[in-house]
Amino acid sequence: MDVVVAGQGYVGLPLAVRAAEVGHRVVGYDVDPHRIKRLIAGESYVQDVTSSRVRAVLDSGAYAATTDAAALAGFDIAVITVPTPLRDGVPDLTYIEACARTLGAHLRRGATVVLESTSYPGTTEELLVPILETTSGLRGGVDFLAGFSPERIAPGNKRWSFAGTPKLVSGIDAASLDAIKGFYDGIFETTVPVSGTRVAEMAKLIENVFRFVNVCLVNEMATLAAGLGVNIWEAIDAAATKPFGFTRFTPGPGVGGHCLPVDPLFLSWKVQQELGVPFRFVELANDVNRHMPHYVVRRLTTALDRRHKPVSGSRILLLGLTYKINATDLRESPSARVAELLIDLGAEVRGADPNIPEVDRNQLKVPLVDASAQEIAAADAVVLLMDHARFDLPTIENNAPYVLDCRNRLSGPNVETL
Ligand code: SAJ
Repeated sequence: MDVVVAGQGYVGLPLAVRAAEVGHRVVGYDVDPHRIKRLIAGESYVQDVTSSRVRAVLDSGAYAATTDAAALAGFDIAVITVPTPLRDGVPDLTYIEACARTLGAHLRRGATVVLESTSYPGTTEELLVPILETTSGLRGGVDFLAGFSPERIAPGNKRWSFAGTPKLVSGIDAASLDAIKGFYDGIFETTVPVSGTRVAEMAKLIENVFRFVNVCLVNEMATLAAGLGVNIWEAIDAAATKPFGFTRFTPGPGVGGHCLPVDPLFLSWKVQQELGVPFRFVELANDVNRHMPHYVVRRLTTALDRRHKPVSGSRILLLGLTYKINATDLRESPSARVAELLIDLGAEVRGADPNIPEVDRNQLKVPLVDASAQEIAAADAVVLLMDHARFDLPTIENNAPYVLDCRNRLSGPNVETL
């Protein structure tokens, strides 16, 4: 089929390349000319898609990358994989709206449009379909098909491959579900049909609310355990020996990324709008999450005080600035807030992270240095925020005068864990 994947980021590019590999004619559409230029040059910027795979589908003619909306004409199925960020705590659906208008202008009878971007229940049928109808003059369910199928991309996850991860599928009606299931059956090993788009939209949010609330729970427990003089890390490992009814999460400096700290707030916003009541678990988790960087700084301040070193004027080295271990993404990373708080206290803050792409280094609030023995030894304190595999842990243990280890990876007389 003629397939359009609108949005060629960490969700859209894997889908577009996979669809091309299984035999579809795929147009990878994005409004970012820099991205498209790199794709046309056969370069992947997505962690789990190799450049050789991009080059192979480009060379076979199965895949083309473009910013030109005219190239979308005549698609059989279009998949929307654009960002859904929050703007001051409010869902920003402008990317979906713009994409829907673009696709609507090229929508023809019999075609299908699928939304993959995470959003609150009702987005597909209350926002996407009406825009498609208005811009095309066609009617959803009559002239064109539509549905929702949440993305389940887990960057760097070695256990679950893209195609091996079960894929939820839904439609605005039975014909839409059939068409959408048929498309994804050719790409994923397992598809899971559900009765409607709102169920699929809610299922996705349940997945990430579950994870967000539970990580924030262990983070709050870490702050309490420290006060009680209990090693939270050992206690969690002990709890994890329970073979049923328990899922292991580990504390950290805060929950970052473009999924967990964002998706749940889509649901809490919708609940407040529609029902006029708070989604208390999400609001509490969000409050805990907002305070974790403050807690990290408080622990560091206390440790420096004990060493008669005021934070102000101290040289502090933050190790691991991206949002999770071995990730390259800085979005919503707690390191930014930790750095801000320390700078406000007058500290001289530096950061080390070998995973940050050159193109993203201008976003940093601190100078980037190597995690060398010299840098580590020259700091008054080191904070291990993300235990990237590329860090040499013995170098940190042997050279840091003091380390606040937020990941329980270090040991030694100069090490404290969160
Ligand atoms: N985190 C902890 N402790 C944990 C787990 C996570 O502090 O026990 C922190 C991470 O450091 C990071 C944040 O939470 O700052 C998010 O981590 P994540 O492992 O959830 O990674 P993400 O944001 O890439 O989440 C994605 C999600 N995938 C989708 O939304 C499709 C999530 O649902 C997946 O469970 C997760 O990948 C995964 O398992 O890899």
